[in-house]
Amino acid sequence: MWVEWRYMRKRGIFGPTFLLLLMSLASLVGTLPGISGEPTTIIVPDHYSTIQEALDNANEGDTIFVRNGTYVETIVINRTVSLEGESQEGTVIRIPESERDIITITADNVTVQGFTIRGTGLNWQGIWIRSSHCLVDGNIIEHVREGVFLDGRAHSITDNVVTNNCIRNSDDCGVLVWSSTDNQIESNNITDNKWGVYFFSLGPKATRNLVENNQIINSINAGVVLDLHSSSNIIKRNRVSSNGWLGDTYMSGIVLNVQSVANQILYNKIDNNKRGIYQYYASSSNSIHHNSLTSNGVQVYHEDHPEYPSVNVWDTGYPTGGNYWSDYVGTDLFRGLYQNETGSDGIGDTPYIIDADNIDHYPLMNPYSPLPADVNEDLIVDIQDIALVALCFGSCPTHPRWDPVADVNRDNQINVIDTALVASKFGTKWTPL
Ligand SMILES: [Ca+2]
Ligand SMILES: [Ca+2]
Ligand SMILES: [Ca+2]
Repeated sequence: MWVEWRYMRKRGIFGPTFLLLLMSLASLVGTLPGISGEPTTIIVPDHYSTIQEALDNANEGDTIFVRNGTYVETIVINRTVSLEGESQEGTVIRIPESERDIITITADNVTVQGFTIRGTGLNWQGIWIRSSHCLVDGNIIEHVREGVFLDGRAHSITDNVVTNNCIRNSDDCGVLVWSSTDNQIESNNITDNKWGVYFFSLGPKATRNLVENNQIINSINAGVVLDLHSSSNIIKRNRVSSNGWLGDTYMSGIVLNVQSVANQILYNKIDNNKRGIYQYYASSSNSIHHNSLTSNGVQVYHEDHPEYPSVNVWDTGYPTGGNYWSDYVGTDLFRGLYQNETGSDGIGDTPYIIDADNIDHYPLMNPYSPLPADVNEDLIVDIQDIALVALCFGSCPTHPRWDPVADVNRDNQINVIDTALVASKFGTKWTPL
């Protein structure tokens, strides 16, 4: 290099060889993590021995890849990065006993993926999210106070996704959603927590959140709680099982408490809970249908304030009907809107009466199973289903437009076959038979 330098000085400092040298030096510097402006991957412990050190030296958009091992630290993520563990069970983040929260996220668009996040039982949050558009995917989160806390107390947060996690043995909630909107809690195993998924609203409401396709099992107090004005949320296609038996509050599968209104509770399997559904204090206008309520100690527990009754909708009319109740004792000999025409129709001939304000007019004789090709599961195959397939057309599971519900024949590609299947069922309405 020295020879080169002298040679260049003779020829003038801005000669082409010197520029080439500068460029190659720049590209060398660019490969060092955290220095260039381009997104890079920082590896722990290769580049930095702790995750927090790697984060402190990361740029927006960087990926921090953490090799298998146990990392005893608390982590604050205050810039947009993707934090990825080498393997869910092999990459463990533990917390010193005296510390409070394991991972705190204050930046938007952060991903945390592929870790075991383990508390000592004395800590607070496993993952504390105070920002929007974050993804928590494929982690085991255990022995903390709240597994994942979506915290909209200080300012509104929105559009976070919590998916494919095992969240267990929390002293309080598996997932706590506080005054936060449009979040998705999907396809998680949420087991053995004090509360499974808890929505709470002080100030802004917890609203338009989706809880779909989760296993919510063995919660001490309750599986899903919609509390204090938590409204317009969707609780859909979950298994809510064996909750409330060891608790002291609510003791139920799904709870609607204190003016929690206009929520949709549908297609859930609600079984073996101490109480299936609990409703209290003007929690009204909730739409509760096509659930299977099986072998709960009490199917619907109604502890109502006489001045503020809860009045809910328990069916979608005839012929799509209401819910399946394992303790329904009626028969199915008749059909029709008034159940007075000869012939069965899969709907009980007499209503399932919870109380004077809560009646399933068309109880199902058998548990609900979905209508083939009803992509958006609104009980009819129509143009909306065609449109949903069109939106994902040409995609496969790794594609950004992929949506598994649009893969009607479940062959991991969305193509003309799926379109044809929807078209062949066009106009079909779900009925119990
Ligand atoms: Ca009938
Ligand atoms: Ca549909
Ligand atoms: Ca397909």
